[in-house]
Amino acid sequence: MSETLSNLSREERRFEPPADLAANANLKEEAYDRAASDREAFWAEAAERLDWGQKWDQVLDWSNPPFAKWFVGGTINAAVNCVDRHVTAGNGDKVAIHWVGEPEDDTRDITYSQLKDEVSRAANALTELGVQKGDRVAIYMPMIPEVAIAMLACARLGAPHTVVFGGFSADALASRVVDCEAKVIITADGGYRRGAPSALKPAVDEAVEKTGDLVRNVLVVRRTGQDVDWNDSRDVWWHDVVDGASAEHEAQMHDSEHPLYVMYTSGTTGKPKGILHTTGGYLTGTSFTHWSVFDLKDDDVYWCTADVGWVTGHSYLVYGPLANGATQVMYEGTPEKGRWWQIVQDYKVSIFYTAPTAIRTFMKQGREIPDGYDMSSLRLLGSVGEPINPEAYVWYREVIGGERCPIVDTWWQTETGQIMISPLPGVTAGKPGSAMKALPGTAIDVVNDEAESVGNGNGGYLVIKEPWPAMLRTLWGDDQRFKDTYWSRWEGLYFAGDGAKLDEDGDIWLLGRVDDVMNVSGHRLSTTEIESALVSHPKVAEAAVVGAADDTTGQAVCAFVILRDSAGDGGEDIVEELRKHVQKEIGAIAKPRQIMVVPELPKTRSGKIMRRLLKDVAEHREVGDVTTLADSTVMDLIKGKEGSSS
Ligand code: 6R9
Repeated sequence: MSETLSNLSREERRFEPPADLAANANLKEEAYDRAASDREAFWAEAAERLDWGQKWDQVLDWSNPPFAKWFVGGTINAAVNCVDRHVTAGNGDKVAIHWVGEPEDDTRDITYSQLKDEVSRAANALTELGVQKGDRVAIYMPMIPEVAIAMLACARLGAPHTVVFGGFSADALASRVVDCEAKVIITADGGYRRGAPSALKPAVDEAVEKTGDLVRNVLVVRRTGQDVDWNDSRDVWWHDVVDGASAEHEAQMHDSEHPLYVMYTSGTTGKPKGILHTTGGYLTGTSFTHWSVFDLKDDDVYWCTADVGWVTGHSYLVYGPLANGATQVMYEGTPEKGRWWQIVQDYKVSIFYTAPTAIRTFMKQGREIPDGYDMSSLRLLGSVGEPINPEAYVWYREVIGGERCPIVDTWWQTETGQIMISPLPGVTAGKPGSAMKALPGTAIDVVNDEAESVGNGNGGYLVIKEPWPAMLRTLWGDDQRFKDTYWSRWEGLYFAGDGAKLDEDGDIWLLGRVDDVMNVSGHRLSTTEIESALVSHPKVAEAAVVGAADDTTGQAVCAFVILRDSAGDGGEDIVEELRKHVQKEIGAIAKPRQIMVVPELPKTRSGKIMRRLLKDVAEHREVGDVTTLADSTVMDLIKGKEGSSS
C-alpha cells in the first residue's frame, strides 16, 4: 500500500501551537510518558475528576477479554456528575446551555441550577410513568434542551436511553425500539427544519403500531404546536407531567458498569448494531478527553454542531461538556449561510467542533459569508467524522480560525465512545490532514494482514491494542456479534475498520474505511486520497470517489464532484481538467475513469458520504436502501445527471 498512499503525507505545512495556549495547556507533553508508564494509574487520575459514591476497588478488569470492566466496585451517577455537582460547587448560576432555536429570536439560556431542577422533574415524571432502573427508554427528538434533559433524567434513574435521530424513519425507530425493548418513547410534536415545522409524532405513532404492545407510554414535548393524533391511554404531554413534578429528586448511585445507553450504528449489512456504553468508564473517557483535547477553561463557550442523534452529540454535547461544567451552545437548525457565524459572534464562541462536510459546504459558498462576522472569540477548532483533507483544514484554519486557532482533528467511533487520536492543542504541531497521535492513555497501531506493525512510512489497518475506559462493552444482546465484528480478525486487537498510514515521523493519517480502499490493476488506492486531490483543485468544493467494477482493471476510479459556486458550470472541459489534475497530484494510476459533476452527495446525518449508493450508480445498478440518508431525494438528483458526463 505504501507507494500508492504516499501522496497525502507529502503535505509539508506545520502549525505550531500558539505560545500562550501551550504555556497554559490542560495537558502537556509529559502526559504521553506518564500514561505510557502506567496506563491504569493515568485513567484512575482522570476518573478522580468525577464524583463517585463508592470508590472503585480495581481500575480495570480485563480477565475476560474482550469484555472489559472499568472502575470495578465503584458507584456513580452520570446525571449527578453532569448537573448536581456543579450546583453544589457554587456554579449553579453558570449557563450550561445557550439554546438557539431555528426560528430567529427563539432562544433560551439554561443555568446549571435550572438544568438540575428540570432533570429532577423529568426523573420524577418518568418514575411516575413506571420507568425503573434498567428499563430502556427511546428518545426521538429535535435539538431542543428537552432532549438533553430527557437523556440525563434516564441516566439519573439508571434507565438506559437509546436516542434515535429525528430524521430517521418510523421503521428505523421501530426496529431500534424492538431490539432494545424500550417501554417508553420520549418525543416532540415536531421540530423545525429549514424554517418550517416538521412533524415527529406521526412517525412515533407508526412505529408504536409496528411494535405490538411493547411501548406503554409516549411522552411528548410540545415544540411546534402542530396538530397531533392522540391516544389517551398511552400519550402524555411533557408539560402535563414534567412541569408540575417536584424539582427534588434524590439520585441513587449506580454500579460503574451499569448500562448508560445504547446507540445504534449501521453495520456493513443487515440489522444495525446496538453499541452499549456503561457509566463510570464512559464518563471518565469523555470528560477527560473533552477537557484535554479542547483545552477547556472555565470561561470558554463551547459549541459542538453535532446532532444529539449521533455519538458525537452524546459524548461531546451532553456527557463530556456537562460533566466538565462547561457553557455551551446548542443549535436546533442545520448549517445555513451565515447563521452559524452569527451565533459564534453573538455568543462569543471560543471552542468550535464540527465536521469536514460542513466545512466543505462553507468553502463552496465562498469566504465572503464568514468574513462578514466577528469571530475573534474563537481560540480552538475541532473536526470529526471523516478525514479532513488538507485544503479544507487550511481553509478552516484561515477563514474560520483567523490563522490563530489550532485545529484538533479527532478520530474516534461510536464504538470507542471517546476521542482516541488527536493532536493535543498545546503540544502538537499540526499537519493539515493528519489526526496525528494516539492520545495519552490509548494504544494504537497500524498493522498489516499478519497483524505486524507496519512501521513508519507505511500503510495498513488501524487497530487498538489496549482497552480504554469509554470502549463499547458489547453489542446489545449479541456478545457473539461483538466478538466477531471487532475482535476476531486478529487475536487481542480491536479492529476499527479504518485504513491508516504512519508517516516518516510516525504521525497517523486516516485513509477512510477499509471497505473504501480500491484495487485498481493491483494497486491499492484510497478513496480519501483521490478525493483530497480533487478537492485541492480550485473549482472543486467536494468530491466522493468509489471503485466500480471494471473488466480490465478489476476496479476503476469513479468520482462524483460538486463544483464551487464561483466555478459556475466549470466550463466545457472540466472533466478532463480534473482527470489531469488527479494524474498530476497522485499519478496516472489514480486518474478517474469517470467523473460526474453533481449538485449534491448522498450523506448520512453525521456527514458521512454513502459511497455504497454512488457505487450503485457507477455500476449502473438499481440504487439500494436510502433510509439512513439525511435527505433521501439526493439520489434522484444524482441519477438525473447520469449520462451528462464522460
Ligand atoms: C465520531 C464518529 C466512525 C468512523 C471512523 C472513521 C470516521 C471519524 C474521523 C474519521 C478520519 C477523523 N472518522 N472521525 N476518519 N478522521 N477525524 O464519527 O463516529 O459515526 O461511529 O463513525 O468515522 O471512518 O471509523 P461514527
